[in-house]
Amino acid sequence: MQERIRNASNKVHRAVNWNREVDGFTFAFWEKNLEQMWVDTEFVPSKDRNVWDRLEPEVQDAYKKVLAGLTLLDTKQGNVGMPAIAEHVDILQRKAVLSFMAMMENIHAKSYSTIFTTLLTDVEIDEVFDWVEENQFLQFKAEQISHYYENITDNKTLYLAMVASVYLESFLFYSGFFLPLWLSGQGKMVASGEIINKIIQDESIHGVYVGLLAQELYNELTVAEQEEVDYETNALLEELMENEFAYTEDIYSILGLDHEVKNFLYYNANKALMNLGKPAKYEEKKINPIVQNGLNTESGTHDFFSTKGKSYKKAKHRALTDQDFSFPRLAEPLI
Ligand code: MN3
Ligand code: MN3
Repeated sequence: MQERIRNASNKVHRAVNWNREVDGFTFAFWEKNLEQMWVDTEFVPSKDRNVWDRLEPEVQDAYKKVLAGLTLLDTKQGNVGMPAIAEHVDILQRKAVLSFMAMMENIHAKSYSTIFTTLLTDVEIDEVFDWVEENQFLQFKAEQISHYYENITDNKTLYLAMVASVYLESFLFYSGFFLPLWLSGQGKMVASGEIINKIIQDESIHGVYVGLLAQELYNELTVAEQEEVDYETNALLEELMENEFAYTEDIYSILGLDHEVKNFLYYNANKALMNLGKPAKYEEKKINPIVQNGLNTESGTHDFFSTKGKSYKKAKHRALTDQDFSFPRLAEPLI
């Protein structure tokens, strides 16, 4: 009997101990995640029904496409990205935070369906999900990011998976967020915009958190490894930016908004780099004022814990305030 219940592998199974602080920021992120927690069914996008019916067909078409594209990215992040990173991170508290984030990604993914259900017919919904599978630019970005999530074998590849995750959270989502921000900033699709607002707040803390883990890991790499990952980090961003430009033209040219979306992409790509502790790469141009107004840039997430380089260490020396967690939010309608 004794023999049968003996632990054959001699592996020590550890229990998560929340009574010991592991790094000075993970517990704060756990609390912030719980404080922000929401579910899609708390919102009533059916309030947008009348506005939706009066939108031009081109705007409707773009709107459903960007939401479907966002659904793909959240699906990937919830089922592949966050679980893969959580699996390869050692500290148990960190795994818990990442698992919670994975759960929220699935709520995000579902929330777009909640919006679709109130605005579209079943046939239209099926069509837009088919479109996701056929759109080469969406498929390209999902493929590029997944490649890093599915090939984690050491610290170097784990770092690159974290880079991919931060690119997705802090950069790739924003070609999709632009249109809902632009509309709700004009008092249109405001109820759906509230859901997008909640998602943007979540993505902000996700990008900052994984960015902090990445920075820590980066410092553990050898100088040669750092050079390799820096090269790949830059090459991946350039490849993704080129693809985002093509995606943006595909969706937004017909609305005459493609140039403004591209400016928004530069801004967010720089923000992703800052989350990784890297200098800005792109010269930022003026963002559409309606969209700009929808984002609270003054206390943007990149200043959270003062993320330049050693970042989180600062947080150890003072108590957190609400100000630390001030994230982009939708502005009140302009009209
Ligand atoms: Mn998400
Ligand atoms: Mn996220």
